[in-house]
Parts: sequence; C-alpha cells; structure tokens
Amino acid sequence: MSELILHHYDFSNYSEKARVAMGFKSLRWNSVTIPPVLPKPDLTPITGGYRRAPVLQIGADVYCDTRLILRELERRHPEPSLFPAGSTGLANAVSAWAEGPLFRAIMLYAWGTNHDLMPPQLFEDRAGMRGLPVPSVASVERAAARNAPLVRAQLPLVEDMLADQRTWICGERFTVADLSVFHALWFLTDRSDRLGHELAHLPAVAGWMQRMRGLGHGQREDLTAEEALAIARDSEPVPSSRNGVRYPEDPELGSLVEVRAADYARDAIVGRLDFLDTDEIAVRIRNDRVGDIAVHFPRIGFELRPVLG
Ligand SMILES: N[C@@H](CCC(=O)N[C@@H](CS)C(=O)NCC(=O)O)C(=O)O
Repeated sequence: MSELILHHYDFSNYSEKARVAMGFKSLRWNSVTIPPVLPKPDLTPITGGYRRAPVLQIGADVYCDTRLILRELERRHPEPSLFPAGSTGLANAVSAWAEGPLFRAIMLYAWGTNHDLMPPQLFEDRAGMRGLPVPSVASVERAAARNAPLVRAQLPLVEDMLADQRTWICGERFTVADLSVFHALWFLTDRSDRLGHELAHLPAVAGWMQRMRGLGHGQREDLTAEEALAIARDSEPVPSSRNGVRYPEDPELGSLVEVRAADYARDAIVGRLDFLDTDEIAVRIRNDRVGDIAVHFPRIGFELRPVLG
C-alpha cells in the first residue's frame, strides 16, 4: 500500500491541485473523503483543528496546505520535478496571482451562479469560517454579477501566457503555475457547465486545459477515515533530517506554540514546537484517538506565536 493518504473532497479545488500533482508524478495514493463543512470529526484529530482541504497524511506526519504538500511530494518523489530549475521563481509569482485575485473572482462568480447546486450548509459554514454574517441568495448572486467582469478581464491573461504555442504556462517545463492556474479555472466549470461560455473564445487555454486533464490523478485507492486514523495511531512522527535555520525571535523547540492560517479559517492549532526552518513549521500534538502526530505547515501563509502563561 502507498504511504500517501490524501484527505480531500471532490469539489475542493485545492484538492484538485494536489490530485493533479500526483497525476503528474504518476503516484499511487490512498483517498479519504472528508466532509466539505464542519464538523470534521475524523480529520481534526490528526490536524489539531486545521479544517481546510486537502491534507496529506504519511503515517503520523500530517502536511497542511498545498504549498507544503507539493514540496513534500517532491522531496519523496523528485522525478518528474514540479520545481524545474530556472522556472520556479516565475511559477511562484504566477501562482500567487492565480490563487489570489484570479481565484477569488472565479470563486464568487461560480458559487453565485451555482448556489442551487452546492451543499445546503455551505454558505453558512463558509460565513462562519470567515467570521461574516450568512449571506442571502440575493447577495451571493450580486457577488457573482460583480465578479463576472473581473473573471473576463483576467482569463485573457492566461491566453496571453500561452499565446506562443508553449506547452505549459512557464514554457516547456511543467511547474506549480500550471497547477495553480488549472485548479482556479477548473472551479469555473466543475459544478456545472453554466459558465463554460467564459472559456469558449480562448483556444490556447482550451488546449492547455485538455493537456492538464490528461495528467489524471495517479492511481487512487479508497481508504476509510477509520483506517487512516489507525495508521496514524500505529505510527510515530519521523524526525526531520534537515537542520532548521533558527532566528533569535523564534520560539524554543519543545515550547507550547499556536499556528494560525493568516487569511481565513484562523482557528489556532496548539502544540509543542517540533521543527522550524525558513520554509516550515511542525508542531507536535497528542490525543487519545491517534497518539502523537506532527502537524506540518508552510511558513508562508501561517502565523506562529508562543502560547504565553
Ligand atoms: N492555501 C490552502 C487553501 C486551502 C483551502 O482554502 N481549501 C478550501 C477547499 S478548496 C477549504 O479548505 N475550504 C474550507 C473547508 O473545506 O472546510 C492550500 O493551498 O491548501
């Protein structure tokens, strides 16, 4: 059995990013389907409360956020590379745009257009996740109308990136930019084809989307949440072989810390600091269902604080 366990759900676009990364690397992996809304009783015991999707579990090590999940996949399965030399800086810049202004506009446009097809509790759950009041159907539809022009203004930028007949966004090598732009565009038409017309006049994008879909998802086998929790319980976190670069303001290893996403779903994950370097934070948590777990986060996008007192 593969050691890779992805906790995810079908219409999660960030999960699609991880699934396609595993397709690109032709990996075998185990799939645990998690609920798209709270509560997530079989996920939070291994994440210390982190609720977002996807999460990659390897034994008793749990990797949160696709930025870190892709790096971990690359470390364990380096070929073919998601980070080819010479393209990674540009790819990260394109990803920041695709997962920022591009995806935000697409999400509001697609949700507002497909609200009748989404799980009934979704809008209430996401409002709670962001600390906002539950939106009315009318306000969800108004957000879609406001964001349609922003989607139409940004999609041609992708067509421009591909206009010289290149295979991938950054040239002839596949990069994380392809994954980030793809999962955003995938979200536009994943729930229904109501917005398919927005892509109709973009031939280079259409060809590239077809190449992206052709990568598939690798070899996926279903696993129950109970089986995944049992694997966590029967494993121990593996200490990092890397030497963390440390700075004077960093909390001490072993001290009690909290980690929070910097943007949304900002619930604190509290544990003992297990590992720290300029790219990664790992905290050790413990509970009755799974014993000891190391939960790993990227530095970018997360805040680390000592728990005082
Ligand atoms: N920066 C995160 C974003 C993950 C994210 O926002 N995922 C969405 C689903 S696509 C989510 O977790 N939404 C709330 C939920 O599913 O509970 C990543 O790269 O993994």
